[in-house]
Amino acid sequence: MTTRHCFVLRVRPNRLAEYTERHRAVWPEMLAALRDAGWDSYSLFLGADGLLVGHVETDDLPVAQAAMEATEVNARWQAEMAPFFTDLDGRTPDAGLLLLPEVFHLPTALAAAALTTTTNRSNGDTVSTEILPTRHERALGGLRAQRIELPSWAFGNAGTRFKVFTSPGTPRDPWEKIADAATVHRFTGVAPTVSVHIPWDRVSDYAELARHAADRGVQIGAVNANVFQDDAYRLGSVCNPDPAVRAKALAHLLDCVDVMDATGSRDLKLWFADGTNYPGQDNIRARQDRLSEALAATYARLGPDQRMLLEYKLFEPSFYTMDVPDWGTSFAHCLALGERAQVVVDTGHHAPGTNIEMIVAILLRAGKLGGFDFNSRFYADDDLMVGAADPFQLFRILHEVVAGGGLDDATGVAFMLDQCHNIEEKIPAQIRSVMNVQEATAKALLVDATALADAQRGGDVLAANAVLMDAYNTDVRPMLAEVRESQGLHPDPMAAYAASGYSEQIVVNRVGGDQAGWGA
Ligand code: LRH
Ligand code: MN
Repeated sequence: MTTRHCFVLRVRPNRLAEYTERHRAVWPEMLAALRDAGWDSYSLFLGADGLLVGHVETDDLPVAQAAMEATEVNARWQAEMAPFFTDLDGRTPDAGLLLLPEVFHLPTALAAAALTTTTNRSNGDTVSTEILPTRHERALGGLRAQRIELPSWAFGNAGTRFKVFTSPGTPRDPWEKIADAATVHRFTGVAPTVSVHIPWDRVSDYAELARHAADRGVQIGAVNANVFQDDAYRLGSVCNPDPAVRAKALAHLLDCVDVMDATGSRDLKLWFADGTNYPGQDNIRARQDRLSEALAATYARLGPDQRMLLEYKLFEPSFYTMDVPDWGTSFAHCLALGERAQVVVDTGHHAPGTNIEMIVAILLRAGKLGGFDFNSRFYADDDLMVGAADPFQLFRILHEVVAGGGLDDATGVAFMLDQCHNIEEKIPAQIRSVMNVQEATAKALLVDATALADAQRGGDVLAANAVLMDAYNTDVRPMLAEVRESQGLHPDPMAAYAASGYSEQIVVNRVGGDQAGWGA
């Protein structure tokens, strides 16, 4: 027999809006868990003073509560929600809530008074579903909140070992690279940060570089260390058998944290070219010991709000072993370091055929997905425009991101591009890349999570696959045009950029000097 229950909690006054916002898009798997645990017609009401009143109807509350406590998603959700509340004294919200006794229930009182319970009002009192945000509205919200970080090096000359092509108008220094990145943000509205690479973006005053960026409406994002281009690093950097070389490499990593302090960056991004080319060349285990020693020393230098993002790569430039070859090795080092060490998934760094979205789901589940280096490839680390080579794979990855709560700011996933535009014009290529991520995200946000969960629970393989394909086959370009117009932007950023004259302007202005590149 259904019973009604009411409880109270208190939300911190300075977090009311955020609390409300979070409840506009509760994780679909959390919604499904509540439904499956029998939390029927569950509502929350929030007062301006932070008083939160919960009302739920269920057959047996202790059973319904125990069913939720048994789910992994509930543990994650409660951990996310706990900071919103006062007076929990270390308990989780669902342990700290205060149940109130019911003192009045109309149908019960009507029955007791032998009065009819059926209404005779003309319009009836059914709750119309119109008030629930539609999937379209939720997707619009997710797309407006999306943030994609651009790589400064994508605006410079890049290439392959065979040829690095130059092109007129290419930036000559970090200042011009940031100006170009700001231009991409101006037309897309969702790329407000630029990751830098040291020494490619070395300047004498990093605070001034950050001000230069801010004046153009963007911020300096992740700081990438570079211990792969100095002659000293022939046999590796932090894993090198020579302690003097290791010390040199560590000094650079610590210098990069100084840069973060100056630019206000949260993330230190580490990718190591370290590895060996021949069996026996070095002791695989000893190199892991050297790596963890350098990572620990760097982690200890980080400020409380700073993170370390450890990127892995299967091969190149080392071909027998890479010291951080896969997600598992990065994950193991990050676990050993602490919660501010997270894994970066560069979509070009896996063996062909690797199910990258499964790695994403596993890392999100473990709370260790720090970010992405988005690009695409046909064979190796081609660093082509994200979504260009395999848009369906990008959709599958974003589907796992959305399903795992990875779009929520609180999850802290950094969506970064890491690309090289060897032959195509760089700024429009970055704009197109941002649009490709937006399109894949929009399709992922349109997945009917309830229908999918139902089909999966029912073992209906074809129906479950069809739910995903319906979303993937949805043309989301009109919806993205709607998002851009609602942000005061031109619906087609590529057309807007082409019409802006910026491309011609930089060719005229940037004459002389050395064009920026990887300096390899
Ligand atoms: C290595 C990598 C790494 C960067 C570099 C630009 O292949 O993906 O993220 O430092 O490219
Ligand atoms: Mn990368």
